[in-house]
Amino acid sequence: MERTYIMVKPDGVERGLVGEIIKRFEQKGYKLQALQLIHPTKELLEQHYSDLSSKPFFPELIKYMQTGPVVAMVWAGKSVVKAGRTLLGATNPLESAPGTIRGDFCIDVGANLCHGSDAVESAEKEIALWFPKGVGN
Ligand code: YYY
Ligand code: MG
Repeated sequence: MERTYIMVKPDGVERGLVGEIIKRFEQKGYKLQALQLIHPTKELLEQHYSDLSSKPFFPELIKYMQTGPVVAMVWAGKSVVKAGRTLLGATNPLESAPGTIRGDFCIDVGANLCHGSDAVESAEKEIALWFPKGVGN
């Protein structure tokens, strides 16, 4: 079964939106396979966002991601990678459609509430990175 890595970022946890984000994946029909509250290290975040290390916003992104705990999750189901991105909305919340998580709850690209893997291969890499002991059954 296809899996994706979804993470509620520090602003989402701080604003009490964990339940709302989980609800949207549940009501769509996806299955929660793993969930953990994590205080990520700089090293973990730099690995997670390694593809973006040359971007001008990278230092700010790493700093923001350390402003509080994140909720790391694995969700499973048919086409969950692509559909998960649809549920999240566009990267820039001002371009995210209403009805999406980012479209409904935020306005700043630097505080866009949630992360979702962009491909099946990156999903598996991210799940291994955030759940190094595995996700069990
Ligand atoms: O996958 P997604 O989170 O939608 O966007 P990415 O292009 O992977 O960028 C990761 C993360 O970086 C994004 O969620 C916010 C931040 N970011 C930013 O602060 N400024 C940008 N111009 C682009 C991305
Ligand atoms: Mg991305």
